[in-house]
Amino acid sequence: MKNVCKLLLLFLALLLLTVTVAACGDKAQGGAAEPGPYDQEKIVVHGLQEQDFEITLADLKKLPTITKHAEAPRSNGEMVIVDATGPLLDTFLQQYGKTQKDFSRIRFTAKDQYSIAVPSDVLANRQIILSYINDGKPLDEEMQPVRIVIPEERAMYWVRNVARIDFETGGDQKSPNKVVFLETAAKSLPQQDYEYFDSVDKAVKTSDLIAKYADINDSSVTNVFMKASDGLQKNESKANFLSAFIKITGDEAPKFLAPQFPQGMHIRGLVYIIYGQTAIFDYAEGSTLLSNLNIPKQVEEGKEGIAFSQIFKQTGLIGGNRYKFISADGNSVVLTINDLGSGGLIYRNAQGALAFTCTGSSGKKNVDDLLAIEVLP
Ligand SMILES: Nc1nc2c(c(=O)[nH]1)N[C@H]1C(S)=C(S)[C@@H](COP(=O)(O)O)O[C@H]1N2
Ligand SMILES: [Mo]
Repeated sequence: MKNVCKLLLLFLALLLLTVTVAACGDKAQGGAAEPGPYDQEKIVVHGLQEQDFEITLADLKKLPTITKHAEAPRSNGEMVIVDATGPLLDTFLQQYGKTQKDFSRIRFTAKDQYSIAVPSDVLANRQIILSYINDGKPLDEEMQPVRIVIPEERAMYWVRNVARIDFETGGDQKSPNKVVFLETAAKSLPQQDYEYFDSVDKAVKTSDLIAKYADINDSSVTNVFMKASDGLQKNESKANFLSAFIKITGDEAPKFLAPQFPQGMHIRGLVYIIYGQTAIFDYAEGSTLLSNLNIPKQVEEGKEGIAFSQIFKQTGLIGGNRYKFISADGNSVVLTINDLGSGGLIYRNAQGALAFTCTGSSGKKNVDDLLAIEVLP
């Protein structure tokens, strides 16, 4: 009798679970999708097998699907809302003995050249739907053949018109050992007019910036990391990054952009860029993200700056015992941990140029027109 009761309870529990799962809309279905006009549209797959290969929408339609309701804000605050139906990326990957967690990042590229890499923390925590039915209807021309939907992640990851998927492994770079200040660096780079809506602003080429201040020949660089003052973080492919500009004046500067990119790829309020072992840091934007401290009165009355240690922490630079401070004119000074004392501050001096100050065991030290700080081995 006891056993029968237990069995009955188990059965009821299972039934309840099934009903709950169905009600949540996370419903697994067979792959009996209706044929449609985009079934032969191809998606290039890179990084799964020795050779790149193509899959069609018809191939994806053979896989079991799920349906999920998802809502996410666009960068302008509007909401994108959809019931997305399609196979999970993991269902697709299962055929190759893989899961999304096997990759460092997965990049989706669209027919309009829009591209975004889904980072490992998202891969570890979220379901990725290769949707081809939205709100119960097949996708239209500007979404087909597949629209990526990642419930609970921002809409910038929801790539429509998918044309290519890159499964990327490795590329875990060494931490940076040098920080270059964008404001100082930009002064000695070619600047060009950049038409931006109703205004004409100044921009520098990312390729000029990297060629002059980082190691453009570092072959370990595949992705370039960027962080903005609103918290946005992104990895851009090296090729995309080097074909772009940084608008250094006007609205939302510093802004990463390029005329050939869809607007969703632009990044406003850039704080820093990590290219290989070089961090490029914008002091002004950085001071909106990091805490501002008072500059000692003996240095400059009534001014604020940001702690050298904060910039290190933010960009992942690992400290050392000796640092080389380089000025725009090429002069440099090497300071030890003891020279730095309790730390140092970066600030804007009376001439409007970036400067560094610290007070350690050897007294007050100042560097004007600060271009870069290098950690010495
Ligand atoms: N193909 C493609 N997909 C894209 C974009 C794009 O420009 N092209 N923009 C992205 C960004 S930045 C956002 S916020 C959302 C906008 O949602 P939508 O699909 O309703 O336009 O789409 C994302 N997917
Ligand atoms: Mo966006």
